[in-house]
Amino acid sequence: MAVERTLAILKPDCVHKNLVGEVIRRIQDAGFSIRALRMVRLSKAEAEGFYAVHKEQPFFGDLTDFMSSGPCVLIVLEKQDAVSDFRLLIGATDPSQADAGTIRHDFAESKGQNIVHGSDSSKNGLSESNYFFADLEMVGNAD
Ligand code: 3AN
Repeated sequence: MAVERTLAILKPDCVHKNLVGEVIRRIQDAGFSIRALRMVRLSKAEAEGFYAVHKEQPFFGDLTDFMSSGPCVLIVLEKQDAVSDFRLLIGATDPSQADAGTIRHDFAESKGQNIVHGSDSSKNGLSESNYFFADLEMVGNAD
């Protein structure tokens, strides 16, 4: 058990469907602390940089077009075991395979338009958070 950070992205479909509040409610109810949050419209180049690991995939063009098609909400989350617990909360990449009650099961349309991103490892949780936020923008607990 370790306190980890994970980067959540509420994708353009989440914003377009007015689900930002509902998704953040679920995230907070599941015990995640918000360390940083910003709404952005990613450029195509920023989306390509973020998803560079997938650049050889056939869906890379569609993915980066979609991620730059409208505003997203970027959120750095912190919690014990944040990476695996967040992936349990959001469900499988393909919403038709996602468990009932998960965010993607309840709201996502497809593998491409699947409402929310979550980091896939502790290392990537940090590097993805640092891709979008400077250290000074990460806010600690008030206590
Ligand atoms: P996850 O976001 O669940 O970690 P990855 O890392 O396999 O999923 O995929 C990265 C992103 O690429 C996902 N957020 C998803 O929207 C998109 N993606 C993955 N597979 C496909 C696919 N077959 N067709 C379209 N988009 C895909």
